[in-house]
Amino acid sequence: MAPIKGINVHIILFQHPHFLYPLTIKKRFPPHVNVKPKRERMLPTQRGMEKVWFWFLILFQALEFAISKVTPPPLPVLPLPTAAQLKWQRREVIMFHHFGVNTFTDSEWGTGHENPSIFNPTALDARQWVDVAAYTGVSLVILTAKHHDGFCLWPSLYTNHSVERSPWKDGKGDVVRELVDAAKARGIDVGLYLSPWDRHEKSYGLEQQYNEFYLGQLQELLNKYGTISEIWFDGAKGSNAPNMTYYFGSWFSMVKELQGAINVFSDAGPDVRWVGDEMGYAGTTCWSTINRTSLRIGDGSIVGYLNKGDPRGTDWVPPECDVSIRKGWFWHKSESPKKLSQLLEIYYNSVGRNCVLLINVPPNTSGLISGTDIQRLQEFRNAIDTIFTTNLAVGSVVKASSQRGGKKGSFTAENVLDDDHLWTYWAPEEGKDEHWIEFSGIDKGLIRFNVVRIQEAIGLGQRIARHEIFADGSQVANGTTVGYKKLHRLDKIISARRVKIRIVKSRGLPLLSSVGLHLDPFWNSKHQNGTWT
Ligand code: FUL
Repeated sequence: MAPIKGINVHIILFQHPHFLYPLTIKKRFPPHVNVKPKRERMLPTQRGMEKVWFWFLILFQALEFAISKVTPPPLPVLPLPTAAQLKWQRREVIMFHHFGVNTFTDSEWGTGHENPSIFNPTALDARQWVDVAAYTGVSLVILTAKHHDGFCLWPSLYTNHSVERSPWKDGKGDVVRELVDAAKARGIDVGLYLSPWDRHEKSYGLEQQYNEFYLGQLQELLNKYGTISEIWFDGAKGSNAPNMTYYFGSWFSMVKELQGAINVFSDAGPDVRWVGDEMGYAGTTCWSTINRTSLRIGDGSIVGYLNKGDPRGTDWVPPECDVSIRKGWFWHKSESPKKLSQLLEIYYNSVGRNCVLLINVPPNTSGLISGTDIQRLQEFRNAIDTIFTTNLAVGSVVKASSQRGGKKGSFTAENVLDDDHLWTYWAPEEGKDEHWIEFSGIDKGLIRFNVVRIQEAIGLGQRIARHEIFADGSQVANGTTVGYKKLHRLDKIISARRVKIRIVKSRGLPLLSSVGLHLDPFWNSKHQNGTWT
């Protein structure tokens, strides 16, 4: 404050939202003015009170300062996931079970004319299925309650074409019930596949009758079996099948009415979208966002759009990558499981590209999952644990281009090394031109790795559109989207003192929830077309 002519006034104010209290007033008056400051005329008791006020306010200010220094989180970038979508995303790998009359006829698409008497698993035990899921680290299993052949694995009131007409358990069995009970006992969630295309049902092709029939079956499944976490509406349909309009609007509304926390899967969501292929591969660019108005269920021309998503998408509909452990979806004696290297390739191209992997493991004619498949799944789980349990970046010194709220804020660069991969994150300061985060080895030691894992705080929207990775100043990888999880598998093992991730382009501030440097001993790029992802 500039001094006022002839008078120098210093006022120290202790502020509180409700009052201002002048603590000390020092005034230098011109010599001819004979004024005694009022405070010198105070009574001793008044002075005592003033001291109490003084210390009270000091304490109050200190407390207020301590509380008010917390910087709030940045604004979200819309659209955002729902709680059910976030839960689904964090599952990472889920399991499909294709089982039905095709298992016994050695086919993939049944005709609808199968005799229910062929459905006779000799040793069906759904507890074995969920044990396999649990050992594979899977928390959600999805069963084909009805495939295109129309045969129902539960005793549906609306058709005779079901387990009720089969010799299995003298027609008193219910595969959906057995799976639901076994899964519940193991703490595993259940999803159901109910094929819209039904080759058995006579009303198929008659719009109102079939939609009523289908809605009846939906209500049976979603009312009778407790919580169902995902429902699969398959868009597939034979080219000679009768023309028919499905009342998706009514179906989806009914599903949401009966199961509040369910995720609805179809080519077009509304909660989870098909990835556009059956290899388990998402696009190298993969947005969880898309425009639902551009999607039509069963339309082959949108597979490219489904595979990539859309940075300008107004809807959060992340993709699910469905693929079978074997060539076919149903069990066939002649088929064997994919190699471990293929399963890992699928994992990197699905989970590692911001998707959930839905791996199909078909029970065989005895009603059990085959030993060869179980062994391969164990190898798969062990490999994932071996690669990802150790984060080689932990313990390194982490620096960032800037930090929201400064060093003492809750958005520090170190957040990317904790165990929370969603709600603790590094956020840069607003208005900065560059954004990067850098890890230096402990005591400047070398970090040896061939996998880089990057995760965004997707609870606040998907943002990153382009990024680069450097090891000791040389670029070793680059990519576009990150999303919930991006995995870069490098051509060779890198030994570096410093690893830097630069966010080159992003919708709003980039927010990183986790970064990992890992060593994949199963990866040999020479046997594959090892390229930057
Ligand atoms: C496809 C179906 O035609 C296959 O039989 C399988 O169920 C797969 C998951 O979806 O569209």
